[in-house]
Amino acid sequence: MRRIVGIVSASLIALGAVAIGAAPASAGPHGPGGPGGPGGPSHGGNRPHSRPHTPPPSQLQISAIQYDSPGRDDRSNASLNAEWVSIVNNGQRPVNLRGYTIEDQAGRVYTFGNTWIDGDGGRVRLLTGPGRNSGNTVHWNSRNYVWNNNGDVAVLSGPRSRAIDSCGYRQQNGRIRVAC
Ligand SMILES: [Ca+2]
Repeated sequence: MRRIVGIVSASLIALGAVAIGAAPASAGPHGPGGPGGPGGPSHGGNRPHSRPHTPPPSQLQISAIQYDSPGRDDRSNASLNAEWVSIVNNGQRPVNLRGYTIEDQAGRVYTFGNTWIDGDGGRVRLLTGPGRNSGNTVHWNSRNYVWNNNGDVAVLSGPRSRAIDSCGYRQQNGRIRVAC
């Protein structure tokens, strides 16, 4: 009897060892790879989780700068207003530019008021000189030129000072405007 009991208990211990040994092995795949199902569990599981952390690219961009007013720089209203920067909205929805800013390399800042820019390629043009805003045209109301003829950088920022886009240029003979 003792021997039999000994054999039985020995085999129980052996079974236990197998069960203990098997437990972590079978639990393992249910950890990271479990929900992924058959085939490429870890990659399939990670991809959807990483999407919300990627910020969507802005649909607003600086599209062009006419930095050198045609003719002499005489600081007339007409000459000042022949200097401008244009913004395009490549998104589908209209955007209110209130609080958005345009800044040059010297730190001059224009802050947009209640100005809507249409979606699907809608544009707003910011003229340097004085005047009344109308339609897609707004005025910086500056009495001096903003965009240097020999090179400058325009930066478009959102309402929380987050830079969205920039456009830099250098002087080039015979050119008065740059596409960004
Ligand atoms: Ca200029």
